[in-house]
Amino acid sequence: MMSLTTPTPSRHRHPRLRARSASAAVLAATLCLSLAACGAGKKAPAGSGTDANGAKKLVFGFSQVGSESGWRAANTKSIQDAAKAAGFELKFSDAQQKQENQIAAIRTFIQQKVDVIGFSPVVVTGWDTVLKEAKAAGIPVILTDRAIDTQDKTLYKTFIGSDFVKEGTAAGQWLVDAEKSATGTVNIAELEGTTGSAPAIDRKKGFEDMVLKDPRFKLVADQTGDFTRAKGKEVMTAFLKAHKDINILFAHNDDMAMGAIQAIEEAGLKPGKDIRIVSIDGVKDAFQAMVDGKIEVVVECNPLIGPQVMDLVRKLKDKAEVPARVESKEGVFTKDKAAAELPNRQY
Ligand code: GZL
Repeated sequence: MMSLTTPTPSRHRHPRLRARSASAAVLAATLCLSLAACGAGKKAPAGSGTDANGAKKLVFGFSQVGSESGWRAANTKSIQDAAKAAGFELKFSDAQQKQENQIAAIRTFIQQKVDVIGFSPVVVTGWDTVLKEAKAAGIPVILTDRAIDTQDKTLYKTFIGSDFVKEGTAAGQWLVDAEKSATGTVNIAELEGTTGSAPAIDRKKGFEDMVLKDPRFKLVADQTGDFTRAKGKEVMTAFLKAHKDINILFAHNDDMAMGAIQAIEEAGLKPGKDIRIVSIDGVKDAFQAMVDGKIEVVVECNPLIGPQVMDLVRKLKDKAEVPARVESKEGVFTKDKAAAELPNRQY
């Protein structure tokens, strides 16, 4: 368990000033109580920075990767809804998948003296300098969704998200099981996530460690589709022009898989028959594609971590203990289970 080491800002004042301010404080408190009594149940004006009782709201600065996928949209909504429900003032920044925008946003949060900083790092490297600035400013940092590579583990207080290696391994395990009786070569194309991002690095590792130890499986094409539908379609189109013998597509997320389905169909091929697809995330469109027989299996990656994030943010503000890592619970859904599960999907 980690203990918070955030320095407590000094609150010392001159004794005489303290006595005068004590009576002022009593008067102010009386005034607040009477105002609260008359206006009991009144809502604080939006954006007032105080809650209904006039107390200063916790200010949470959050830098989001971007809006690249259905998963990301669900994750953003979960963070925003949970911050509102917690009564926090959320300063939200969309980095449009650019690290420089995330670094700039974190610096702005530091200048604004927010209580806690959170971000989902678009890539794993290049964060030490700005996180040292946050630490020097005494602002605790929480990593959500994606992790970072750093030698200095004191630069953030906790991480909440998925184990992407496990997700890649689960995708690979499905393929090994599905092809256990195959005798010939199984040619695989891989649409990778954003280059240098934790999910792309770890899903690739998990999948390839599981599958490529079996000589029947050949990786004939792999390239980033940057987690977007458009790029997934574009890259899959190029794959199909270069390779006439692709049997399996492993897509690091559903949005790229959906783009690839368009490319496969435009090439006159049948997804689910000519090329079988394994994907990760679990958005509704992917479940529908499984119902339609176009995707074989989806490994779930849970974006709905907003409430847990706000619980950790509150604890960090209160200098309470938080675990170093909080891992999301998620499942694996094969196409035969898709129809029953689709009505339950929340994203
Ligand atoms: C995974 C998340 C990935 C999703 C993509 O936790 O970082 O980013 O798999 C999203 O859909 O773009």
